[in-house]
Amino acid sequence: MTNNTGKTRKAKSKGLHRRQFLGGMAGVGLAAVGAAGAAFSLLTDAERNTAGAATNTATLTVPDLLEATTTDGTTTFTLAAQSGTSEVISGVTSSTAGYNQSYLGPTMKWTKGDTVLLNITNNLDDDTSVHFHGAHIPAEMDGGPQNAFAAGETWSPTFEILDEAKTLWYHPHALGTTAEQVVHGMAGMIIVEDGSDASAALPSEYGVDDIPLVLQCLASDTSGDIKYNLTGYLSGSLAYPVLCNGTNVDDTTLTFTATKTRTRFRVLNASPSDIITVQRGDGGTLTQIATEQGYLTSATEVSSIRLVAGGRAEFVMDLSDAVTLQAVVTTGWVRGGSGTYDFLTVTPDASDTPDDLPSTLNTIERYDTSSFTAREITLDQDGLEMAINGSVGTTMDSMATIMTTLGSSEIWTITNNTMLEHSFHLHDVPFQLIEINGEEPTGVDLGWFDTYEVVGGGSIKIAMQFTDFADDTYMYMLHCHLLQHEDEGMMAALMVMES
Ligand SMILES: [Cu+2]
Repeated sequence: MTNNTGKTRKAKSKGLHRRQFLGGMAGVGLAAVGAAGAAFSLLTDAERNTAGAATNTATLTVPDLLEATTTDGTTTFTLAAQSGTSEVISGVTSSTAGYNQSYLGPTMKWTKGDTVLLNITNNLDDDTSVHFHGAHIPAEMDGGPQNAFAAGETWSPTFEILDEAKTLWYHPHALGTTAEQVVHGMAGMIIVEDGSDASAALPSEYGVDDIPLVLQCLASDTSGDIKYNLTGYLSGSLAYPVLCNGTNVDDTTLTFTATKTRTRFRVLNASPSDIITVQRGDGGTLTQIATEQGYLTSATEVSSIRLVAGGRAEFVMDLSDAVTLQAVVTTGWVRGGSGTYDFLTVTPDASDTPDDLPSTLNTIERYDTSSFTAREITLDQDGLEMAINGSVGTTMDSMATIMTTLGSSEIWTITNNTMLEHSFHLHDVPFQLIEINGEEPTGVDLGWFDTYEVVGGGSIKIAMQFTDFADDTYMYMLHCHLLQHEDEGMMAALMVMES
């Protein structure tokens, strides 16, 4: 490992502060006490182990685009969940898993209006499911716990793509095994394309000027055993590898040569818990064009993009000089490292002059929530158990079930009754933020979301409309996307019934 730069040290001491704050606040419940204790021991390890200024370079790996076949108007994709090995820590072999490969999965492209069919075979030794995170599809096809399928079986969901252009992802979502399977590598990106003017004006050549960046901060022991639960996170001698598209960037800066002046990046935080903030190393701005559920009304200059676990965003950069992108990792809870990682240097080799970005990318009509049905959602903790509305959602029978009707419009107040960070994720429909800790949203928070941060002791108000899909058997999920919290019970069901 390399020496830390002054800059990185500064970032680390910020991490220390946050951990101390969280630890100090987390005096309720065994898990919280454990978290506080672990945070300090982890920090010591982090100081010893985490990378500082990168010394090596390697070419950015772009995930393969999954080939599809189209017959009779249906586009068919084939995926296999499988185990393998990969180097999560450089030079150390880890047991991993992925789709069609040993680690992570290929990128799928869906087009609005198309009908897709996915034939997904489970070649693991355990049940799995595949959830299409952020997609507006029938509950029966959503890939939640009720869609889990056994080793050796094939699951074949089919649905029409109703979503507009956006960046989604797919990952397992079976009860109790989500964290274990995702941290071992089961995650892939989904790009939804549409025929909008904005899509036509933005870079869209995959791997050329439209680049996926799957970021992960994991926890592993030095033998490469990737941790995913409390027992693992409390074990000693952990390292906190940070990866971009499956490559460890602890002491490596990836390189990408941009053959167009303007490049579009789609960033996914596929970490089990940590928050990752993306920024330019030179202090310049990023031109954000989309939140996780589609385009912003217009391109917005931002100094950084903060992604909670499960979150995505899109931005473009018009470059005449090389720029290094940094990932600032801040822990959401017990696991994960902290620090600043120079993960990607983009070097332009282009002479084209792109058109100005469209002045309008999207029309977002803000909900008038005055007649919306109000609902209270609480994120709770009792010792080692996590809960929503007081119910520990580790089984379909034990979890709280929220019943609503097709066509209803609702405003939810989500109150975090714990002192831990949570990442609230709602399946089925996108939501608008109405309040964040009592404040009205501004800037990019006026976009569409499916996953949003709820800080310890904080609250958010979100509004949504349940359109298109009703089912009296299959349910959508709402849960914390800190995957250990989900597995520990911070999950509830949402049943959308015919009105
Ligand atoms: Cu949580």
